[in-house]
Amino acid sequence: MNQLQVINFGTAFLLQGSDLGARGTNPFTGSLTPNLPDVIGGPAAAGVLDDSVGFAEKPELDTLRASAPCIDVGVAQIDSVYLGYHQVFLTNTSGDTLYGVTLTISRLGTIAIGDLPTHQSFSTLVPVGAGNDPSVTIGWVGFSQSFDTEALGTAYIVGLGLHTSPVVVHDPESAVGCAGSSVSFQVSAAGAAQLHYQWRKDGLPLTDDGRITGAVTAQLGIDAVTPADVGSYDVVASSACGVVTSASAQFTIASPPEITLQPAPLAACTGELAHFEVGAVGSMPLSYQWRKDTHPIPGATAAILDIFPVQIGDSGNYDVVVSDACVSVMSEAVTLMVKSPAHVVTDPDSRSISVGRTVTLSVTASGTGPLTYHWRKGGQPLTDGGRISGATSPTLTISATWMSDSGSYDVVVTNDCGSVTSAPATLTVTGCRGDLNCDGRVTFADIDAFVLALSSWGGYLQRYPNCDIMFADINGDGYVTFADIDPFVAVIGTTCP
Ligand SMILES: [Ca+2]
Ligand SMILES: [Ca+2]
Repeated sequence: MNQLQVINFGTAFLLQGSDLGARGTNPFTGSLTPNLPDVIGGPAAAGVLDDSVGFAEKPELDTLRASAPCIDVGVAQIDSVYLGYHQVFLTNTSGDTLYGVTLTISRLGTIAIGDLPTHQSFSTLVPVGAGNDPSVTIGWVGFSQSFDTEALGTAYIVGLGLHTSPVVVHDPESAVGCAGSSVSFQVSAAGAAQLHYQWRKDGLPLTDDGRITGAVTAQLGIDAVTPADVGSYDVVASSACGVVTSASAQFTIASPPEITLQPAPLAACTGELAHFEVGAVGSMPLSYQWRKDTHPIPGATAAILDIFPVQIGDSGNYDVVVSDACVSVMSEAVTLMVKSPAHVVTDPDSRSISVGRTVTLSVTASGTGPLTYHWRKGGQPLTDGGRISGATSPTLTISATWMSDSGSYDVVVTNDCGSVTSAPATLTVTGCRGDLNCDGRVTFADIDAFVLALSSWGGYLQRYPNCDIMFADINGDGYVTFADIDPFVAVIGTTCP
């Protein structure tokens, strides 16, 4: 079906070819501008469509409107460069080449245009002359038609008749659906005439049935989708002016979320950061909800869960629910064990005892076990052996104390979260006069030591390095002399305080 559009710039006539397939609708200016000839000094400014400028349209335009819904026409003020001319403009809007096209204009004679391929244009200018405006005859092989170019007043007016088939404004969008759910596709199309729609799946027309609705509307709906619905969907929009097919939209069934990285169990000390992480993939956007002991944690809706600073009460079993729009899957549940650091509850007490006695120093401590202890004297770690036991226990025992056991004792308590040192305790070992062998009592066993102290200062110190030779100064005059013998005898059989 040949379609030919003739536009007379200057007198606003517009005619069709063998059928009224010439298309006319907005936008006029955008379609017009590329067609303006440059033979008169360059492209004209785009015409402004305005029926209110006071010019009458030719009756043929109304006739065209009435008979051909695909044609729209109007008038526009012509750019001043066209003053003094009519312009005759032909566009082959058909899909076929027009052969042997001729254009006969009363003032110019016949122009042999030749073959006019589809969508190609030809234009020429006709000077405005005195008397009648030129008449135009258009023809091609098998067709001939004459047109009158009667002027419309004294101004020069552009008549337009431009259009194409319906156009798709918004293509349907690809979708991912849940098995068993519904999906819909929408198209937005525009055209000069009533539009009709036909949705297709994989190129085959769809018809409404129990699940499919809107197969011949702008919106297609499919209920209870199954894998059989997976495919390529498009829609054909048609009108009296033409046909257009939308781009294809793909429909796929969502694959359920898959957890690729399970959260790992954690142990942390109070105040530290507890960090959980889950990895998941899916064909739809995923959402997350962490839970503690099966209770959702408010706000914990990311792929990671950070708890800081972690507290004892945060201990528990954690998991995360990973969901898409269709289903949810649950991660493994893992434990968070929060440990409390070692803490000294009761410091060891300072003690003062008589030499030779057994003394114990004790500490009580809390914290997540296992707790380890290490007693120190003067900052130096003690080890079990000889008179010392419990050096790595809550209770340190020193038996048969020496004077030299006096000093500052503390204990370092350690667990997985670190170490803490108790307050120091002072051990004071006191002896008494007459107890020259420092066993805490004054007995006959002290006689030899007393004699040694009297007779040999150096010998005593060598024999009793952990005792005190001044215990032989019984009478308290600051010297160890024979004058101390009688007082020594007098205290034999006593016990140090
Ligand atoms: Ca003694
Ligand atoms: Ca003395």
